[in-house]
Amino acid sequence: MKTIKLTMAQAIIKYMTAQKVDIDGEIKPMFAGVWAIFGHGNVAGLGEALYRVRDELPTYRAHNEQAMSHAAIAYAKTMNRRQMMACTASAGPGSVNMVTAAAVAHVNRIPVLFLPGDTFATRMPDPVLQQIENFHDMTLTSNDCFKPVSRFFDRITRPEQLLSALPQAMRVLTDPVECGPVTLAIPQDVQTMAFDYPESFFAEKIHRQRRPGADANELLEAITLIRQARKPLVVAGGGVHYSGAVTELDSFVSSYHLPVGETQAGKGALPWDHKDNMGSMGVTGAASTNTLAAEADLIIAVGTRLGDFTSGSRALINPDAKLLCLNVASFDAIKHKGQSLVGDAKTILPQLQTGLEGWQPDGAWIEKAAQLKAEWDKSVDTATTDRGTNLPTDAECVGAVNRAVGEKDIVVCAAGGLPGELQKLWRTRYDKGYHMEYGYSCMGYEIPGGVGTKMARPESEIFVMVGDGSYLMLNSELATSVMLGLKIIVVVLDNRGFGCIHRLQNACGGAPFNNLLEDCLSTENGAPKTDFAAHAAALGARSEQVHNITELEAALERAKASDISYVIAIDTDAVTVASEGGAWWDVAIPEVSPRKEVQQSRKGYEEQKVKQAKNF
Ligand SMILES: Cc1ncc(C[n+]2csc(CCOP(=O)(O)OP(=O)(O)O)c2C)c(N)n1
Ligand SMILES: [Mg+2]
Repeated sequence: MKTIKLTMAQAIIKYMTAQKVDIDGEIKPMFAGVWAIFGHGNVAGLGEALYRVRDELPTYRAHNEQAMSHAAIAYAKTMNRRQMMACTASAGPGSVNMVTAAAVAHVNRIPVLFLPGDTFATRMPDPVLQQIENFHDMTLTSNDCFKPVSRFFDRITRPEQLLSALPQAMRVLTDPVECGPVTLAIPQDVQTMAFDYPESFFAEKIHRQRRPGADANELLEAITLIRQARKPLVVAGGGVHYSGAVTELDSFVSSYHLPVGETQAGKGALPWDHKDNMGSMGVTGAASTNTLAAEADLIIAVGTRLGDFTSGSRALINPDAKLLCLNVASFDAIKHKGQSLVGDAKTILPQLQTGLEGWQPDGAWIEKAAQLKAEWDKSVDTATTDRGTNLPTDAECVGAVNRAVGEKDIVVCAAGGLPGELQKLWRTRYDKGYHMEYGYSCMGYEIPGGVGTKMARPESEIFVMVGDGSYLMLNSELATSVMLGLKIIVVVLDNRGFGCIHRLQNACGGAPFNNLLEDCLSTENGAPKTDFAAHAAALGARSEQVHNITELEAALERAKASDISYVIAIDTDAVTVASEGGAWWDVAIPEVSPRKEVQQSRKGYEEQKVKQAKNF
């Protein structure tokens, strides 16, 4: 057997470069690059290995470990999970900074390879700098925090362990069901230890997307169930994108005039003006889709986790409706007493289409859907039209940005009030045109998410829409975007605080407290007004402050013409949101409180809980 002597770190990197993916017949590297912030836990070992392959597998330097991992997530999400990136950080704080991002990847089922440096396996110099020193369990290090937020975890304490660990890691990263973050904790001493690895271990491996077909009985039962339906509604989730099934979905729903509601992750599955696209569904959904959901006799859920924002905390959907769940993961397919149809959407949707020949939903249902869609389109026009004030709403800003985007451009967002307005109001033209991280809704995803999206789609203009809160939480990768020439356009909506949580607090009967800056502890001078344009300029971006929608529209044109990242700040209304559409969201209200508003809110809450209980 031919062997090759490599350190553990060199072997990981060599193995990574041997992994390829087949995308529509084209063979591409599985790993597009490695995000790295070095420290003593990874600079000598992994750093040396990365340097050697820097032309083939580029290493990107970031400013914050959480943020760079967001970029990796956004990259893999835009690539429909087929191509991905790795993230490495030093032992201790650098690595723990990636744990939040691992959770983002875990919730959203996005593949990222995390390579956190770890403390010495030999323990010879213990305690090393940044070692947490657990008193009761010597095997624990801070990297154990990755365990609940990794789909696969291993700590490589001997170099030869890679022979079993790496194939398993690749299996999870490429498996449509298990897909998610993989963590290989790499102790700094073991990174540098050499082993005679078999050369065959590093043979090129081409990963093809596994497309599990349906079980014959489940398929038959699904067809029978649909045939009995008269008022069906299809819900399109992120799985439609990851399966690459947008064409098959279009063909299926078009054949039978099936109205479709989109989730946050599913948005873009159909173009907004597709006649069967009723708009978004759920808490921040369109009135059209939500009305249909409340009356439907069958929900056909395709590739969705059925999160509370989609189901209206389970109070939105007609309690008498049947639920059919087409999902590659049985974990999701049995949710909410659904009838499961486990398998790949791209494979199974055409089978459903063929199996249903001759069937049609009620004509009145199809007509109703068409009418609701026409009404909803008008509501969107109204909400997004410039009212000409100097304190526009988020919805008006969404309208302005939406009008500025080209056919293949992408809007990126994650947390705050904007995801709701975007889900309701954004008109998506192409399937990857809407990039929302709303599984974890992690503040601070937006800017690095924009950077990762740009890496995946260099030909697209990336429009990041972000609140002042999220911007201030994690903006440092704006500097990275300038450094790497990854141009993004960032529109900062400054409503001087956590607007959406302020509104939620108010809806829960709470006093204005600790959300908008004016309601927070401060000196008598109040909170400073952040000059976002000056801040962005300090990071190397071009920037400007605008004062109304007309100015925003003109600035967006300048931003598009810019060759480097461009930040536009605009002051916005913290209170007004689009009143159209929407549904109840279960946020627990105190059972007892001396505050009248809380008592009142609790009453309304209990009524909704009764509705919710009918769906169990
Ligand atoms: C990391 C993280 N911390 C806290 C939250 C809870 N949270 C959700 S939105 C929000 C406020 C966001 O403020 P901003 O970005 O200004 O958007 P706005 O609500 O004003 O539209 C907070 C605190 C979160 N989603 N993520
Ligand atoms: Mg805000």
